[in-house]
Amino acid sequence: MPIFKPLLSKYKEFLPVGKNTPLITLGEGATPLVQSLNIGPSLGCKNLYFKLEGCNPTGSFKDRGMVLAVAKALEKDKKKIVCASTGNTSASASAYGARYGLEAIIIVPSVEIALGKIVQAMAYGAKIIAIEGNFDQALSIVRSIVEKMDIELVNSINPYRIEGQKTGSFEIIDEMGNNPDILCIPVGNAGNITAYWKGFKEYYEIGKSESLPKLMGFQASGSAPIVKGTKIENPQTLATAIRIGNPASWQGALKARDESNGLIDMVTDEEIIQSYLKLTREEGIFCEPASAASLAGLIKLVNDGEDISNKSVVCVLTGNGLKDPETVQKKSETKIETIDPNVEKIFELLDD
Ligand code: AN7
Repeated sequence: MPIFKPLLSKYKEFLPVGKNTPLITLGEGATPLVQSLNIGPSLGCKNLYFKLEGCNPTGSFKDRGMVLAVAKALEKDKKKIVCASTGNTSASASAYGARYGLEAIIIVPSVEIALGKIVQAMAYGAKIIAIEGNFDQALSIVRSIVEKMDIELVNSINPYRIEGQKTGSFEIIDEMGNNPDILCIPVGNAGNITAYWKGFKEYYEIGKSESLPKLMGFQASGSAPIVKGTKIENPQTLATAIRIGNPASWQGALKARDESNGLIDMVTDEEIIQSYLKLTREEGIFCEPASAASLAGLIKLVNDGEDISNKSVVCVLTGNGLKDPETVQKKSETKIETIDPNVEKIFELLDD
């Protein structure tokens, strides 16, 4: 008996999985929902939880959707997959591609891609093409490639990606026994907020939850097309995962916001970094900067007067902090002292 039930088997009845769909797995899903020990109480909220999506096999939530997109590519007998990426989608596509014998072609911005993500794609042996441009330009190139080549597109404009990612909502409800009141989530290309909303609605319709959560999506202020209501030609943020100026699932995000009576707002890079450091220092949780936009957004809501004292809140922490070692080196206040291997000197240092 396997201990781990693969995501595609576990949620088969809710997914477009047929008798010819291979139930592949790399161990995705079943990520921890960890209760906040310190930040929640400091915000006056007893029921704040973090969904640690960085515990997925390639270190981000992308694996939930990638497993299904790749299963469907295999079902269709495709030999190649392609994606544009700010890093995590490409790491995930490269891993599943390597495991299941598909050539993975990834198109990424040549700068501002976190080191851990690009080395993942290198390790898994993907074909990596870096463009002197941003994610939006990479995605438009990928759309042209798939028109001319027999290759499966595995960005979230592939509906199977959204289908797979909606399992995040299922897991939260399965574990909590009901829906949370509020879900906070970072927004980049807007696939994930679209997927979460779909998942919550599907579970609600079959009576798995009493109601529906409010979805609170957060963009980085230098990359906030949805908040500003206009495409951003040259998006900027140190949360490079969400440096996206023209989200493919823009409409899905608006629908999630409006149907859930939620909101999509923006947080500054400074707010993102403060939350990112807070999660490590106060909770022992190391997520990547983009992920901390969910907590930064929640803190902003509370500062603006939202009363969450009797609410259950989940912040989705979408990716692992190890993805982006350079940001920690720049932003952590911890300094490393190098000394002679001498015990007396060590005692002197510890006395400070
Ligand atoms: C850690 O990998 O777009 O709103 O190409 O890596 O569904 O795009 C990554 C996005 C949040 C935003 N957190 O999710 C890519 C890519 C992390 C991410 C998002 C991303 P979407």
